[in-house]
Amino acid sequence: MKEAYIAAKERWARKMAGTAKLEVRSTDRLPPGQRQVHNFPVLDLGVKPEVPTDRWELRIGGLVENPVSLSWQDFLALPRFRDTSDFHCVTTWSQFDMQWEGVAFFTLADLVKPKPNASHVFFKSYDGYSTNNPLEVCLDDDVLIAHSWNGQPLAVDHGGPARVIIPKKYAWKGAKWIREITFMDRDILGFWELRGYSNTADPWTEDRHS
Ligand SMILES: Nc1nc2c(c(=O)[nH]1)N[C@H]1C(S)=C(S)[C@@H](COP(=O)(O)O)O[C@H]1N2
Ligand SMILES: [Mo]
Repeated sequence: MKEAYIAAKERWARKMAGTAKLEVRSTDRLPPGQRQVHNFPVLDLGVKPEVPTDRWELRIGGLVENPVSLSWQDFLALPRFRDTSDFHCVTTWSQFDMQWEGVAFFTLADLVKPKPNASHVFFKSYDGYSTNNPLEVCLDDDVLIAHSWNGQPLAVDHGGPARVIIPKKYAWKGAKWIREITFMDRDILGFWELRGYSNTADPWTEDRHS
């Protein structure tokens, strides 16, 4: 993991310095079986937890050197990261050019310092939702915990105060209303992964169900 971690760190440094090569987008940005929408649909479990920012807390722990519990102020004080990406939901809609702003996952990893045996990350939300990803996926240079979308604070409907965005995966891999991030040495399935959705969730290969 150490080498992958250093490689990710170098990628991040280039991106933050603005010297990263622009990613060549495929001329066909729409993954197979998807249709483009412009209205940002809302999907949840029927619960939209209202978490005022003065009671919001993000716990980050597990196999890390330095577990933390971040208040909203702590979270906002971290280096800010902006990224524009496309969003693909397994229910066949995609929306392009979503402008996200928040804190890069890499910044959080750097803060807590994952132990060498950390290989997976488990995400838990205020609505009881959960999802899981390999650490390497989370360290990609477009992954963030977003508190704003298209220049506005993230609406509660879309996971505000803050949600995880992992653009290269179907959107269920990104937890809305994020509450807890746990580094682990094994993979534990989340809410949809336990209910038949793919554990790898690659939109480009229509990797929808397991
Ligand atoms: N906490 C939480 N996160 C979640 C979900 C959820 O029900 N609860 N649904 C997932 C699914 S299936 C999708 S497609 C996206 C939807 O995000 P949106 O409602 O902002 O479009 O959030 C994902 N993250
Ligand atoms: Mo979804």
